[in-house]
Amino acid sequence: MYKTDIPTTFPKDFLWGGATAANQVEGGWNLDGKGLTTAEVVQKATDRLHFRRTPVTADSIAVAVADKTDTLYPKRRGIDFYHHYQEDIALFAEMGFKAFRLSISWARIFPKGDDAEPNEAGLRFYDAVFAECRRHGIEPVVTISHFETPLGLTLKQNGWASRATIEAFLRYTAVLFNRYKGIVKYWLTFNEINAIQNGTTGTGAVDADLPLAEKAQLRFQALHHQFVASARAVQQAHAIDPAAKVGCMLARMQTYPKTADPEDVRAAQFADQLNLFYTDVQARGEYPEYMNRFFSENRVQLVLAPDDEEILRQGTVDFISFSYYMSMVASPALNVTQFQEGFALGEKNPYLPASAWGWQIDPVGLRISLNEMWDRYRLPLFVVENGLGAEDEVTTDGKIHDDYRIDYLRGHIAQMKEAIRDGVQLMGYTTWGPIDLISASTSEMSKRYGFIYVDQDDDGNGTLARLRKDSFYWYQQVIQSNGENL
Ligand code: BGP
Repeated sequence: MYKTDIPTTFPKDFLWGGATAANQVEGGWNLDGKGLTTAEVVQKATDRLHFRRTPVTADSIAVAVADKTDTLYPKRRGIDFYHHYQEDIALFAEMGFKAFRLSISWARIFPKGDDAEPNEAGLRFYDAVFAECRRHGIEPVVTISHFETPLGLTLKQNGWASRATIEAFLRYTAVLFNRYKGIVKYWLTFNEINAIQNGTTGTGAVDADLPLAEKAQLRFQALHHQFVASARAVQQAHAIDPAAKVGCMLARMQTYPKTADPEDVRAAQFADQLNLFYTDVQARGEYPEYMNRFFSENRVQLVLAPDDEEILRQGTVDFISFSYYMSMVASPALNVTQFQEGFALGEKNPYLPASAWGWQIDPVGLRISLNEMWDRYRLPLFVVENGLGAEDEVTTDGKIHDDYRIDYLRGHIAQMKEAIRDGVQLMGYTTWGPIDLISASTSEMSKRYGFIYVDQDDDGNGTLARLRKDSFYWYQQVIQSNGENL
């Protein structure tokens, strides 16, 4: 029916906040029984402008496991949230956060991934973190798997390449849903599930030495296992806690044609399909037809168990979350590269500025994506990552004047408001890295996103002191005015 009561701004219960991941903030990599994860055997990227990381191989893992320090592996130290969580959550509360998105480290709960019993000390850490959130009236939004697989599962069965990892995951999720029933309402199964394109980060499988065709086969099979695991986790969560809401999570890449040439427009449409395919499966409950053609042309042959299709149909998500940092310009090369070698930045868009890391800044693209995804899925949307990675300078007065970050965020929030006026149902907005943390792609500390500065350099030197940046006070009044004062 035609509606006249179009919302003009953010809903009253809008979830304003910030988002982090265990392996980028916690540190304490070997404390209280925690096992190693795939994130903690990755060295710093050699090329800082590149998404690509130093490849993980059987040899590099053996060297990393033997190394008991955190010098070469920054995700082992994070920003020591493990010991600073009270102070950090208090700072989030001071900004007025309604929500804090964080992830649980599977290897804190099951150190090898599939141990006989969960590790009580690991659970106690998250008990304390959630209690702290609740004390401040902050809603936790929890990612179950954010770019880290227990290394035990990688060594034993090559992570998600093995179907057996589904069962290990469901034992882990059962522990979480039971323990945090009534405490955590919003869950995300896999962070940026399309990161399987990047290999080990997404799949927990070592595949760097495989020929391209075999890599594609392994990654899509691993992805299929994640789809099944995610769908079963949705059902499991609902059975254990009917109030729980479970979402999927995609790295959204809004893609534009290079020109109005229909071939370019088709290239952009195809790039968009390759990006949205993951959400098609998780929100609609089946593989879209266009992927059949893609799979057959790329000689990918998925192995499905008899019940898999039914499981996907039954386990569709309650809401859709995604990260949004930039947009892309399509080129046939981009589609190929993304599927063979992981994320690539693609062609330069002459209308857009870019960050120091080459990410093209495009607030209007967020409005376009929100509209497109709302039209396509008709499920509530949640922007769970957005932000500007930049090198900040502490001035002599001890301040950080990050007006560039404020400009970036202001632009994107304004476009979210437009999308809401377009009729899009948007649940919330958690900016990436509200406190500076270790970069996912480069493992650098100096690529900062925070409202809160952390005194630590790329080599781990620093006092770890937390300082409020100018953007801290700005975001505080954005939340206070429910998005009216930008
Ligand atoms: C997303 C990840 C995050 C994150 C962010 C920024 O891909 O979900 O974990 O870090 O991007 O990326 P980066 O740290 O590489 O700048």
